Amino acid sequence: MLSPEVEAAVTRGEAVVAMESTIFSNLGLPSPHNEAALTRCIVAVRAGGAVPAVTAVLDGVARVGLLESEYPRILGVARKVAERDLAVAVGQGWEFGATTVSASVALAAAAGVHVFATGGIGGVHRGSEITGDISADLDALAHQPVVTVCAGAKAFLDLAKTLEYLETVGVPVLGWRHDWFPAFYTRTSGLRVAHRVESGAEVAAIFAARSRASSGLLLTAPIPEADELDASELDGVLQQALDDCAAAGVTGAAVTPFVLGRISVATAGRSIPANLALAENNARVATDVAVALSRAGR
Ligand code: PSU
Ligand code: MN
Repeated sequence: MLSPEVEAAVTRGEAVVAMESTIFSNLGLPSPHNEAALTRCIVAVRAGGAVPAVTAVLDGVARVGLLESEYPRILGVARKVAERDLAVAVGQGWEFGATTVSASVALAAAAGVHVFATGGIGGVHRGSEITGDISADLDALAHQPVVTVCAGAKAFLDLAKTLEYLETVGVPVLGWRHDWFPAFYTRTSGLRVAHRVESGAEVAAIFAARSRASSGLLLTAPIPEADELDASELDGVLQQALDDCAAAGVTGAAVTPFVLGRISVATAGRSIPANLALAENNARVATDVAVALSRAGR
């Protein structure tokens, strides 16, 4: 179900930016930072001339675009909803299902929204050759006609394998005014992106030229320089957080909240302002792209 504002904007071909709800729930960021993140992203989208469309399942209804009065509901305790869980969350009438990237791009595409902003996408986990843990986000990017804007993948993943997987499933990876695949809290992973772009208009032109109408693009925007964390310090922090996670026997969907909590402690809380800054920056870049797509469609 589309909010009246999003429905009107889609009908008129105006710029709309979809956003997921997992990062704003208790699964993504601790309170009160989650509310600050939501506010900053929404303000950034509106300031750039687009309509924000947060996705979520509320009272068993899959939603694209929430009313102002509903925002507090996505800041609370959530059940994580990937694309495959959408049917379950709706069928069982979940009170609040927080949508991940895969669920959000599916809902956005169904609603006619073609630009989506997040923090970091899911990807191929370290040790995936043993666990088989590869996020459904990657296939969703390949199968939904949406430009996803992110600051890379979750920092503690296997980024080289994540890029290989995206190549295999046919998702173009574009660097926003940057030659490197960003590493979430830092601007550069040491891995190159396939292509660099300089403007929203360029992204819109590439989107229009896709060979498969049902496929998406990944646009990576590095965290702003002023907000980036120290890469050399972070490597140790990430490995320690993953080791703690394994020792605690935490698996599956619980891994991300656990590891993010450890990273926050180990960086003395500095990971959180970095996370907010990159989410806001992605919302800004996505808005540029959405405005360009809207202009190109006229
Ligand atoms: N990146 C983060 N924090 C998160 C996520 C990504 O820094 O909470 C969420 C996003 O919603 C993403 C999801 O789509 O994790 C992927 O989860 P999984 O690895 O279980 O597919
Ligand atoms: Mn997983």
